[in-house]
Amino acid sequence: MKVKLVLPSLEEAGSPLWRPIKYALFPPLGLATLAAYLNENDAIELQDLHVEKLNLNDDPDLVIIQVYITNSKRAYDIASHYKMRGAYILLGGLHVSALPDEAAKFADTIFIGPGEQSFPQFLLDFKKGNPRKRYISTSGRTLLDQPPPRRDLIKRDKYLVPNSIVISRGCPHHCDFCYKDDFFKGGRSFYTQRIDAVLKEIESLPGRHLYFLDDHLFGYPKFVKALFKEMEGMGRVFQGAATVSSILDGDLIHAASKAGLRSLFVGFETLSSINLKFSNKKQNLNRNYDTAIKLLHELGLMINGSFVFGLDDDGPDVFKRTVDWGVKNALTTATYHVLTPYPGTRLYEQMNKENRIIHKNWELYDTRHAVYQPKKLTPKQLEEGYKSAYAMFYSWSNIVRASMIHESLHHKLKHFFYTGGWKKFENLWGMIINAGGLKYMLPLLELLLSDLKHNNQEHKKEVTFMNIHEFNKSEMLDNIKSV
Ligand code: B12
Ligand code: SF4
Repeated sequence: MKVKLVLPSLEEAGSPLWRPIKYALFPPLGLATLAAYLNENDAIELQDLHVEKLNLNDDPDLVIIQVYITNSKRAYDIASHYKMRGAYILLGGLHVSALPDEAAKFADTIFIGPGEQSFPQFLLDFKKGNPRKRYISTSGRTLLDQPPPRRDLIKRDKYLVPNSIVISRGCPHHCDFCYKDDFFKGGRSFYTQRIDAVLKEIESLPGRHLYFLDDHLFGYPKFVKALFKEMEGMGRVFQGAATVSSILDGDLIHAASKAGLRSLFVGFETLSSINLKFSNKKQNLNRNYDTAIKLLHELGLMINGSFVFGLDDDGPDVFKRTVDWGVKNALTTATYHVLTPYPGTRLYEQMNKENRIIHKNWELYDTRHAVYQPKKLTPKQLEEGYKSAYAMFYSWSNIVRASMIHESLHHKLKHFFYTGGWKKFENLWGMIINAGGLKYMLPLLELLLSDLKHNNQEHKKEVTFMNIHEFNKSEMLDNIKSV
């Protein structure tokens, strides 16, 4: 069977002239995960339109498209194209799960929720000539004994961070603006892989650098602590995301740092406790952000702070206040978002009820546009304030100011080069991408992330999978019961 997997991009990411580096960071792991369930004799092609042009002149038997809200229009166009050419069309992903009836118009079969449970079932039914129109992932979902993603289908040279890895699904928390509760409804909304499988996957990845894309890497402390213990001495440097509370509670962050963690994406989201309550972000309430930051800096870790603008308590002063706080606290990078009510979320329901949704042009639901009426700002103020926050945070003066706050010269320099290199040379990144030079940049990133204090390369050890095998089984049962 000829199978084609497609990840459509945002319009701007498809421009042949200029591709922002952020779209050439991570390969399409979700699709590579699905490809692992296909037959090894299938002729499979995986195309990621963030980094390549779609070949439309082929005739696959089966077309699998991953649909996000922002790429949904292009996803539906591609689906229609291949339908005309006689292919069987599958649509799945976050947007299909949120609005299945919209997606169903363009597909032979749609998938609601994660694919590890429903996609293999579809393949069996398809083989028997009896596929269903709709598959819904339910209570039996698991990652245990999942085949490793088909990384051989990924064009590694096209990405700055080819070694992205996901070892869990979902998150134990329930923020109102997050896609998570809707996507995972009907079953567990947080579960992990086996530790031995994770270690095997890590071992299979060349180079030193890893980027864990899990929503909350520290979400199941016992599991991840055991993993970090095993990773000590593997010579890896890695990045990931976690909550403020998971940094402050226990000594997980120390274990992560010893294992090779070098920078952490932290969801601060807002400096207002009213906003935290409004968005059900309980895990951040009454937690001391400054203490968490101090701890990360003491460990020599870089911090990427994530912030949302436009929550109900945000007035016109929120942008500068948030930027100043980030600079004062020497955040290495900041990711700002315009609050976006994604269909399916509790936030969307509430805004809809209050008649605050301005339009349903999904392409603009990209966390850069105000698609709803904020309470203490106009939509224009929100969009302009969001842009000004980026401009302020990434001004040379603020980059220098934040870098100088660190105590060691090593950390000062690392901060300066990482932040400057990331945001001040967008055009240069564009040229590197177009010249096919991204593969030469990874060693530079690894060098920046390496840390003399923690250099664990010399101690590289052989990992024994057997000794943790039993741990996995009992821990996984705990996990299933507790989440
Ligand atoms: C890496 C990443 C990116 C990368 C690469 C995209 C990719 N798919 O790999 C890049 C940088 C390109 C990116 C861009 C954007 N992203 Co992004 N991204 C992520 C991130 C961190 C990880 C994705 C991932 O690898 N997940 C792990 C894999 C295993 O899961 P998966 O991809 O969801 O695939 C599974 C299922 O969805 C399902 N599935 C998916 N497709 C299909 C199809 C079929 C047929 C079937 C059966 C199943 C199926 O099966 C897979 C296995 O379970 C997620 C956060 C998250 N946890 O998902 C945000 C996330 C998806 N991104 C988000 C956003 C907002 C964006 C941008 C709009 C940002 C921007 N302003 O530019 C763009 C939009 C891109 C687009 N194409 O439209 C939001 C989406 C919110 C929403 N409700 O849609 C998320 C959820 C972050 C967040 N917490 O808010 N992103
Ligand atoms: S902590 Fe992050 S991933 Fe978890 S529910 Fe909240 S926003 Fe979503």
